[in-house]
Amino acid sequence: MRIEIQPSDITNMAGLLDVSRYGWNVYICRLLLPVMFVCCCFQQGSCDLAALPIHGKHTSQSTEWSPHQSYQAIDGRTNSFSHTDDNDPHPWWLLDLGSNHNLSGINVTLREDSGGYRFTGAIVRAGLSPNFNDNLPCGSPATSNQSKNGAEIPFLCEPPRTARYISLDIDTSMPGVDPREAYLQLAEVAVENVTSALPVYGKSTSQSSTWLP
Ligand SMILES: [Ca+2]
Repeated sequence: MRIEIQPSDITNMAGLLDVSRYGWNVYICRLLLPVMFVCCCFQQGSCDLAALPIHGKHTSQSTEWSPHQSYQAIDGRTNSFSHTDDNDPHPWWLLDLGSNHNLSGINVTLREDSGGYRFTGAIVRAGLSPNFNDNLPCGSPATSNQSKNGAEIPFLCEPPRTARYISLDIDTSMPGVDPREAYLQLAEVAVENVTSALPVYGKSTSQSSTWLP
C-alpha cells in the first residue's frame, strides 16, 4: 500500500485559514489542528522532533558586510554570524536543504554582542520555492521585544510542512521597520524536523488488488 502526500496539500490547508472564505469555525479548527497533532503524537510516543543536520548546506544572502558570510549562520558557533550590508533595501538570507523535509519550526539565534534590535520585523519562511516570497511564513514577524542581543527566537511552522528552502527577510516598507536599521545578523539558524507520525488520515491510497469477502 502506498500513501501519497502532495505539496499542494500543505497549500490547501493554508488556504483554509482564510476567514473571509470559510468562517471563524473552520479558522479556529485549523489553528487547533497542529496543536492536537503534536499533543496526540507525544501522548502515543510516536512523534519524533529532531534537529535537522544543516552544517555545510548551501546558503546565500542579499548583501554581505565583509567578512560575515551567509554560511556563518549555520557553522555551529554562536560567536560567528552572517551580516547583510548597509543600505540593503530588502535584506534576506536563504538556506537550501537540498531535499524536502517535514518541518515543524525554525530557531534563530541573534548576534550576541550588539545590534539585536535590527532584527525587528524579520519574517521566517519555509517552503518548496527557491523564491522565498512564494513560501508561507513560520509564526509572526519578529517583534522589538524579541529582538535583543543574543536572543534565541522560535518560529513555529503551523501546520508542519514539507519544505526545502528556509529564509529570513525584512521588508523595509513594513510599519515599525526603520530602513536605516534593517540588517540580518544571524549567529545560528536551527531547523526542527518531524521524523515520524505525519498525519495521513484522508489521503489518497491504493493497492495492487482487493480481496472481497
Ligand atoms: Ca555562527
